[in-house]
Amino acid sequence: MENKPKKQASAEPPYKLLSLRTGKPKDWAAGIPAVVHSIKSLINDKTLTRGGKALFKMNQFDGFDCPSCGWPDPDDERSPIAEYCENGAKALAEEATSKRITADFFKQNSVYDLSQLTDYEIGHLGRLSEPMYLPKDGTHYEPISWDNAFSKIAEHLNKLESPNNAAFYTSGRTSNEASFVYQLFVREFGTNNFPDCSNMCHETSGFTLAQTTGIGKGTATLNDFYDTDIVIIIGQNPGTNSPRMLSALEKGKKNGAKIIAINPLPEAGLMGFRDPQKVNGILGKGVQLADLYLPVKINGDLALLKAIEQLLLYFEKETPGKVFDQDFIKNKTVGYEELIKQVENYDLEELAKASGVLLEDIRKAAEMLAYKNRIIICWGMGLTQQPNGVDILKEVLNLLFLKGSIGKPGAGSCPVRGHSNVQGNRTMLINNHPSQEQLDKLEEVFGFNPPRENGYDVVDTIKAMNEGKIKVHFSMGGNFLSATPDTTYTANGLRQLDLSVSVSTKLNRTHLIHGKESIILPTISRSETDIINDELQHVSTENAMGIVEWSRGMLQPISDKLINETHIVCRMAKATLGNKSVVDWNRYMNSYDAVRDDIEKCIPGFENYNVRVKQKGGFYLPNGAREGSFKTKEFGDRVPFSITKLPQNTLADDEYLMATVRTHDQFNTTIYGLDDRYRGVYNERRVIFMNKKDIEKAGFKTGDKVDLFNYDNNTERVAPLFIIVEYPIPEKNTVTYFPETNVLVSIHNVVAGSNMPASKHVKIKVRKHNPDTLTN
Ligand SMILES: Nc1nc2c(c(=O)[nH]1)N[C@H]1C(S)=C(S)[C@@H](COP(=O)(O)OP(=O)(O)OC[C@H]3O[C@@H](n4cnc5c(=O)[nH]c(N)nc54)[C@H](O)[C@@H]3O)O[C@H]1N2
Ligand SMILES: Nc1nc2c(c(=O)[nH]1)N[C@H]1C(S)=C(S)[C@@H](COP(=O)(O)OP(=O)(O)OC[C@H]3O[C@@H](n4cnc5c(=O)[nH]c(N)nc54)[C@H](O)[C@@H]3O)O[C@H]1N2
Ligand SMILES: [Mo]
Repeated sequence: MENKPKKQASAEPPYKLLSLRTGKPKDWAAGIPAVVHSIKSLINDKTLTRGGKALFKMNQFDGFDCPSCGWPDPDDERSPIAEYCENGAKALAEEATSKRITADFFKQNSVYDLSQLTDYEIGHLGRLSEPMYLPKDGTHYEPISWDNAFSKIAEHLNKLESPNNAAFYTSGRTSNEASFVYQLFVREFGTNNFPDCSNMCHETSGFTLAQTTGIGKGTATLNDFYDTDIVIIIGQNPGTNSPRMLSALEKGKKNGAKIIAINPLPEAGLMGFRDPQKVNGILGKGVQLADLYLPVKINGDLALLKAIEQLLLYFEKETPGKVFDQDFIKNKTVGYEELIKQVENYDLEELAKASGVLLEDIRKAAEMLAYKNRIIICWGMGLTQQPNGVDILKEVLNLLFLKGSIGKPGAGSCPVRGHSNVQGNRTMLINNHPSQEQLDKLEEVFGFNPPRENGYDVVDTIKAMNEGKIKVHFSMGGNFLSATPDTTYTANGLRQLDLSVSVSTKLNRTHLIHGKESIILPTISRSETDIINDELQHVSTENAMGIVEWSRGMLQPISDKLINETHIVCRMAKATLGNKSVVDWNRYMNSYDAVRDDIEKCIPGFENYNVRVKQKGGFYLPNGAREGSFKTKEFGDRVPFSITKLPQNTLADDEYLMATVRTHDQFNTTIYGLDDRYRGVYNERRVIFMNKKDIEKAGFKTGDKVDLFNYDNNTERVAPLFIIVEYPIPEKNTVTYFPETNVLVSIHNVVAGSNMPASKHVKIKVRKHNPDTLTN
């Protein structure tokens, strides 16, 4: 086997179909099936004892933060038995599995062989249990000692012409402590090349909010949901991606709130909820969630928001001062007159047409909003991953500002974050465009001169790898190859590296599409104990609403050869920088209290960190916008109304817009299972949702096998072998699952301003399946 000629590993999962079953999409989420599925995933993954025990500590005051999404935990009543949801249980089952991958397994399976497995199969091989090294021209990963792994990394980093020839990726699970030491090492080494998962996720939100409110974070807190008038959920699928948000919505509804859902798909979690943690949720009918559902076209949101604003303006003229918050507008904003001039001049019918929503339904939304001013707007990837996502979010803020719905209780902006510590990573300065003040502070506290120029984000890192400008790529968690766009191009970039390194809990495709040499460093997971000098350590994370909280694992690590992320960084720093370093890495290795003490010195809001983080429920980071005190660069203590431009969404007759989304059975690139239960899709991921009329017009029928393709910059991109599923989705719109269709997301298809891949706005064509395309 060792002598077989080396075959190129596959950058995509195999193009093979399972056996699709379909049912009716659900109109409510959770309930008994969610409980059953939570337990089933623990059994399937051979985790019942490990995982079952851990489940009761998840999100408890003395437990660990759920490794799934960033939705906050209630600060008063937490379920004494278990504060988790179905997808939290699945995330835990994935990481708490008792299966593991050993050196022997890598000896028996070449990189090429592993690449022939599906992502589901790769994920279910178990946890990585010791450091592995793939030598130049090697076909199999081999075991390597930790010391040798760090020496190899140091050797590669130190021979680079410039520190800017390396890039350091971060996914969103890394704790505050590990993130802080990571950025410190990378900056002392000399680069700001920090691509991170935010660059594919909420960069658009951070970018827009910083410009318009002075802080790149949202303002609403969990308590705001409990006492508000209206919650708008736009471009977000809470039933799958932040299921505990449904409990907050239920509580809000009980107190009189109304919900407006804006989404091309009638997602189950927008329509109804049966709380699996309550008796009435299990036995009864549950609650209806959306009071009004607007089936917007993909990218029709800007037109829709403008139409709502025009109708509100009409009501405001009828009842001056009753609809818009004129005090707020006068005292806190700039640009009101210009906005009104623009909004007045649109043709309402045309706006409705561009949005895809019936005018009478838009009118209902405006009527619901007109005389209310405690409004929360939640958004997700449906808005941030649009080419004009910055403009759409500016329009969201225009609406909040018109209503004065920001900086007061029961109101505000709520970008629903993804990974459980993605917001904390940014607060800890994992940022390719840090502010000069932040860098000054690092310089003042540590005494080295941090690099001042901006570094690469994800899209620019991929381009730089392809241009030979990046030679070493280091990943702190995540799955760079599969999460990023334009899979073939990205793989081409990764293959040109001299060295790729991944700190990971589980094997994934990024380990298989590697540089000339490659290293996998296995690490402990959030649910496992982190013991240093015989003492159990706590780490901390920041949730989507800016609360920093304690997290302490409780399971025995899956292998005694794992090292925690903070130690990995410190040992890499010592090996690379040697006695040139001005940082005392041993001090950090001895106790995380020391890391937190230094975070406190560098980052505002962390005063008395070591004391406050131990308080029950943690502490809030300062957020001026939440208190109604704004500090924008351009407008001082005022917020700007923005003038945005409607997009031209012209499509050829045979062209469709495609949004790439998550199934109910995956966490980003981790595939828990093969169903998308709420959408009625079972045992298949290679499906394309299409409107009935489009299917007929194109001469297809449900169940047909098709290939998806597009052209960009003279390149044809093809995603072969998908099955058509008829779905209630607007005409000319289609939906598929990522990562299978990332191959169609061109590296040039990005969000203006935030440079994120526009993964919800991919122009595609559909043709009858041609078996010749199955060459991967
Ligand atoms: N179980 C689970 N939980 C997760 C994740 C996971 O993969 N699995 N991922 C985590 C991460 S990192 C993130 S960022 C979040 C993501 O959570 P979401 O933001 O909910 O992400 P998506 O599943 O991509 O779906 C976004 C929604 O946008 C809708 N949409 C698409 N195009 C448009 C449009 O043009 N306009 C509007 N209004 N809507 C549109 C889609 O129909 C879909 O319902 O979830 C986090 N939580
Ligand atoms: N087409 C398309 N592409 C997308 C999206 C989309 O909607 N459409 N969404 C984008 C979004 S929102 C995001 S956030 C990115 C996600 O991008 P990533 O964060 O890079 O991807 P994940 O799939 O979350 O990473 C999973 C891997 O993380 C590792 N891991 C898990 N837990 C830990 C841990 O505790 N420590 C360490 N060191 N490693 C760990 C495991 O090895 C696992 O295989 O994908 C983006 N890509
Ligand atoms: Mo995300």
